[in-house]
Amino acid sequence: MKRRNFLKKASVSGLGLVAVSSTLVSCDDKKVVRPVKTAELEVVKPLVIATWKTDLAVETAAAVLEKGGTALDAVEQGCRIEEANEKGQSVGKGGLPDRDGNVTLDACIMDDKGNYGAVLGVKNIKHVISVAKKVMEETPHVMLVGDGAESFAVSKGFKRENLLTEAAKKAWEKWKIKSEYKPIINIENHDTIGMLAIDKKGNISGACTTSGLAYKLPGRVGDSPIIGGGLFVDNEVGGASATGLGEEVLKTVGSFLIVELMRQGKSPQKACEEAIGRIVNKPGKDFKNFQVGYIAVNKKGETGAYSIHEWFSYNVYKNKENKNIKSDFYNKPKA
Ligand code: SD4
Repeated sequence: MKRRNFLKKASVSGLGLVAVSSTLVSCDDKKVVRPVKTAELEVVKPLVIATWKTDLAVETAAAVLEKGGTALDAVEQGCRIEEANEKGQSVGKGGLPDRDGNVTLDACIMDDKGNYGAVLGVKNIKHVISVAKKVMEETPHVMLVGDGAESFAVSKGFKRENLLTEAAKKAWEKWKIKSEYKPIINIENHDTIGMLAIDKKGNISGACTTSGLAYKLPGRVGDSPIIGGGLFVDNEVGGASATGLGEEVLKTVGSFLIVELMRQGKSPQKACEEAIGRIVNKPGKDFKNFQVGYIAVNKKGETGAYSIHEWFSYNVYKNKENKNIKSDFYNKPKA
């Protein structure tokens, strides 16, 4: 096909082109970073992928992208939908509290230039993803925690509000009767949202927001707001995000691992599978009672997902369609 015809076809079908360069290491072991080839990749864009059944959040992000907005704005706007959704019990308002009854939120965001911003253990502010974006864009820091993060948010015009809904309070009061602390394997198909997007220019950004584990110890922070844990984006390679038991994700630096595996040539699917493997294959690891799920996208717009147990799903928007897809998983009955 002639280049001009291909270009025409590509723009009609929603494919785009991007130049990629590779690096070379010379024989005398001096690293010479220089482009050795320039290939044209077919890129599926715009594209959004997010953890769990997050139709409206993904639709919202996709609308930003279809209007020509950036991947960064898309993931922020998408995540805000779940933060405002009081029915979701692990994100934003309506999130389940720690064991003292306080709802504390964690969030982070990464843009296509490798910038990162995060807030950890924030009370009384619903849209922590937007606070994380402000940390990234308007401070010399990358992380703010607790009261400092809350005061920063208020100074930027965010309103304080009570995040503990009646439903979450009732659930906590019921939990207090036995006060048994156990991570829960989510089968309700809704939880922490991690979202990755590719905009029309082919740039990738990601975001992750959560209320963390229900009934956690006060002060506990999981993977979601930690760079390389709950989220990692490298605009030359792709992005990854996590949901589930954050302690296990952090111990294997899961999202960073997935992006690095993709850099080495693994598909997003194979990279997610290997990252789950790093958790479940630890000697003596009893993974029966906890869940971890990963999503990933590469620079071409290929996607992947994998979890330890069944019931993890994710939404993908591409070629103007938004679908919820059941993830493949590790813990299948042996035949
Ligand atoms: C955490 N990873 O705080 C989060 C919780 C979560 O699905 O994703 N739940 O560990």
